[in-house]
Amino acid sequence: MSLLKKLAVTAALASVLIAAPAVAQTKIALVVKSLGNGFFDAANKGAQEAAAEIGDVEVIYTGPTTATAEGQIEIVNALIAQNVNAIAISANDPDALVPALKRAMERGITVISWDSGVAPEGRSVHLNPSDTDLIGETIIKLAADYLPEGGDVAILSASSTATNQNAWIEAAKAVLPEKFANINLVATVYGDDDSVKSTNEANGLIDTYPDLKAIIAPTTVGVVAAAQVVTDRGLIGQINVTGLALPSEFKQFIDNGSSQAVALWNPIDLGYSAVYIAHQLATGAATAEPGATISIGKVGEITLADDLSAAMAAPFTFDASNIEEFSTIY
Ligand code: RAM
Repeated sequence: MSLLKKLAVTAALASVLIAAPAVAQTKIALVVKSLGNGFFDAANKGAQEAAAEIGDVEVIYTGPTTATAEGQIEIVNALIAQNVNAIAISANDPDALVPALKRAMERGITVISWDSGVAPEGRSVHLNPSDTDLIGETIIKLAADYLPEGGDVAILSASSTATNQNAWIEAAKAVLPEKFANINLVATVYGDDDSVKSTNEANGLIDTYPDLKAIIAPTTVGVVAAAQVVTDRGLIGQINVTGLALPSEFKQFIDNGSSQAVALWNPIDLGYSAVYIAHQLATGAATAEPGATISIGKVGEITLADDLSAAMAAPFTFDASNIEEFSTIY
């Protein structure tokens, strides 16, 4: 090739390189309590929808295999090394993750929590699925509605450090004496959002409290395990299982009568909204400050409270009249 030709080719190549648009992709890590949980798979569906809608966004769906803070810390450290733009986390502990998340923020990574929060010093915004007091009251009411005479109930929770379940249980306990005086909460146990541990804990409750009338599981993993135990032990009609459940996983237990009703919000919308918020904060389109309004696409908008948290809509109740319809969605 002549020198002139060579120069021409080099110039042409250079112009192609210059003309190629810069790919300003925003990498958002959706860190969940643990993988293999249908609730988080549904949230990821919404997260991916938001990414496709916004464009130039990659959502990295990740989480430990068991619901522990240690597992999430390792993941956060790896995401810092990967230089993601944002981390949106549902935390297994409000405090244990703070140092790792602070490090991420110091490196310029936007950090929000959603579903299960981290303490304010470890994140900018926190997105609650619904009002915490309302969820607390709802889970007790779901049991009380079917216990006109009152009686013994027990709570089967997720992990003992889960921010969201602990806040809901605290809120539930606060309304018990005044609004549900004949409901006697005998125990709270922890199944760690693990099917086997939740099954063991449900069996333990039934063995320890022979007069148990309801098991309240404010976790989609625990509620399935408890209903399966009640079914397997022939206790349908004697113990009502209730709490927070994914209609797609739980319909069979409304159908067989081991549960009268459960509640939940839309997990797809929750994941979708978390990505919208993380994206806007990471790109500077929104600022995390009290009173700020942040758009969450087709879901609407949220306004940040003084602690930079926001809450989405009220939970829905699912029973025999409507669970079929919702079970095809999430
Ligand atoms: C489980 C998780 C999640 C919670 C739902 C209701 O899937 O613990 O954090 O929000 O239940």
